[in-house]
Amino acid sequence: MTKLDLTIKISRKVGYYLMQYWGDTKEVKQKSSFSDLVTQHDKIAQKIIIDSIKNHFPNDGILAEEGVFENAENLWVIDPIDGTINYIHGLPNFAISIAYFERKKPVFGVVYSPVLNEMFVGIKNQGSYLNGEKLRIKSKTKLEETVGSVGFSNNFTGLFISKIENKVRRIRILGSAAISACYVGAGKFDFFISKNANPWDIAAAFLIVKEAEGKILNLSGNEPNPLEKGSFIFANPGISNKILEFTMI
Ligand code: 2AM
Ligand code: CA
Repeated sequence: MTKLDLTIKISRKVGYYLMQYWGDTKEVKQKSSFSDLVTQHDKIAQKIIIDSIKNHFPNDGILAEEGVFENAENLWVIDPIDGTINYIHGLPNFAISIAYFERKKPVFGVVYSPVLNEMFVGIKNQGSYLNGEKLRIKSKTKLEETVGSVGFSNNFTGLFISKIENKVRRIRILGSAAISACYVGAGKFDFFISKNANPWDIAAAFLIVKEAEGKILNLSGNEPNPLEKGSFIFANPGISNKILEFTMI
């Protein structure tokens, strides 16, 4: 089985596991704050994913949100639940995010939203797909025709929205960075900004958006490195520079 086939298979398996406890978690623990949470399901899901990868590819390394920070030439970057707050609250936007890198370059990324049954796959030089349908962003230049999103970040989100709200069709906030970024790749959103994202939040979506011909910028207007924590603007290429200007707060 190829690494990509294995990833798709594990994502569906973990999705099936997670659906059983969606909105019905017994144990919720705080990490850095009252809004940074983890459940036993994040940990069990992560273990299912890592065990399966290590079983097939024992020499590969793992970088995963719930406490596995290896470094290796062949590196898997994993978020077992992106959108844990939604998962706990029984809201639909959460996803399993798995990316695979060789020598720090993305090879493929998979984001699977089990409630919506949306499987996003991005493959280096081979495009990106939503449930098997090839994605390609149609360029847009008029901000007033755009719908976009932004993640929550103190002293940024409210200011950004108040600055842009009268210039765009609508802002939506989903609560999963991985899904929100993939929605730019799918042309559902025209932009999504994730401030201070961790690699596991956006590593898989990074290649999915890039292969759909989306633009990815940091707040300095350069392409960010998905393996480093930082700010990511995912956007339709026709409006990416305009969105960048609105982030100057
Ligand atoms: P998580 O659910 O895996 O924690 C909205 O909450 C988005 O921001 C989710 O993708 C969430 O990922 C992510 N997120 C939560 N806390 C974060 C933090 N401290 N830094 C960066 N991203 C975070
Ligand atoms: Ca997570």
